[in-house]
Amino acid sequence: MSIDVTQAQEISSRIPADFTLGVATSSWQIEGSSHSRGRSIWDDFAQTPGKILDGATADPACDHLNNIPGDLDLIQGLGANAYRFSLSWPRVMYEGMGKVSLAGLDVYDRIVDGALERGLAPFATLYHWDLPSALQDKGGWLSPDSHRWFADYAHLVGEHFADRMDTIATLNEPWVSAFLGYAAGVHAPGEHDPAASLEVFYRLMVASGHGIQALRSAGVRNPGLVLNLTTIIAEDDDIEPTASIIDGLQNRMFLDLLAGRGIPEDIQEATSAITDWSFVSSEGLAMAAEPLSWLGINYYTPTRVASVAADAGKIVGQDASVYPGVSNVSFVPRSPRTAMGWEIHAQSLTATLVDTSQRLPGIPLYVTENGAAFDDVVSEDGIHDNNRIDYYASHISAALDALELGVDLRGYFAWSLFDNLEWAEGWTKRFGIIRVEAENQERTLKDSALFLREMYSSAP
Ligand code: IFM
Repeated sequence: MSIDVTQAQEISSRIPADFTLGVATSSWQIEGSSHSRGRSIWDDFAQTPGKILDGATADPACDHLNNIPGDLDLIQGLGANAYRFSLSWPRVMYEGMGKVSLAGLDVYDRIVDGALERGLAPFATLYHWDLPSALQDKGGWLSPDSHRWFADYAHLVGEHFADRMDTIATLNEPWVSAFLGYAAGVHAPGEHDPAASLEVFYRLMVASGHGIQALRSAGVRNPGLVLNLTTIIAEDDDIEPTASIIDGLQNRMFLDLLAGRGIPEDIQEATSAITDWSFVSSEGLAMAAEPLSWLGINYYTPTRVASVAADAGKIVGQDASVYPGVSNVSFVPRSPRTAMGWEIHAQSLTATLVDTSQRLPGIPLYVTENGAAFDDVVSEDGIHDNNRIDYYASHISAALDALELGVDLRGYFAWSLFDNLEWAEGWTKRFGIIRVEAENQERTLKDSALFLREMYSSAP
């Protein structure tokens, strides 16, 4: 074992006693077994030639459905006290509405009960991007009925699990669904329609509010939402006004809706040539402001922008096309960077947590995803992913800095338990602390897993 035990224990000594320490996954990325559920927009997208870099599809992924007990044993073995996973909506209801699949619910019974038996608090997410294709055929998130479909699904899941599971998030990263899915078109459903992306953003946030209400009415005590928030860094004075709009589109407009402040005026102005926002209603705004019991933040990298063009190579997800109304901007991540092209800058995690706690005061926060993809080298005596260990050590320390600055931070989840299907990047980008061979499903703990195990197990 080539990990620095002292470093892991030093970080651990800063972790408060009741802190949640977990690992995270999502349904489409790990489950496999697509034959035993309905189709989702990601199945359709993955089967469209050219959309997924290496042509990977939903099967076998990590074949998790055939390995649930063993995979939960691995999580328990890491010393975690929580497991964040998502439910596949088309596994629970093939068509997204109407008939419920008892076999589908049974899958999540096994995950939830198995987690509880192993002392792992289940943190479920209802929607991590795999919308039932049948609902996409009815208009998907652009449909004015979408919040009703989602609320019915949320209520069903809430009623089924409320006796065993307190914590359920409505959506994972609605920013990605709206802007990578509908503006840049690099995620399902692959649209290039900036006006639609802004409407989808709004309808997702309204649906989340309905979902929160539905979960509460079903008896779920701790309903929340997960956003991908980050710090926008302006590299020069000229780009500052644009950086502020990017901050609005990435962070502020989500937090403003949640805080009841509506759609920010500067964002309405910046996008006025794209949409007139006539789809917004006072009822919708009220619903989007439905109070959360907690907010999850998925943080990976800052967004560093400049007015002067620079050739930064491929940076996954950072491109002007994901910010409707924004042009003449360069994305200029500094080194060191991960395999995604994402700058490693742990201080921005502290800043993101502090800013969020000020923009949406009074809501407990979790880091629900944080981690890094690197090109791992498999050697005879293990996978010595020191770059990933450094990433975790610096970022968990940065999260604890925020806690010590007074942020109400309740927990941290590493992304990800496994190397898995990294969406449009397929298997080419590996985020796991456990390596998975897509060909034979062999699981191997990387050194980063050993480091987290040391840190998690020594926590009070
Ligand atoms: O793999 C994704 C995850 O599904 C959502 N958050 C970002 C991760 C890395 O891109």
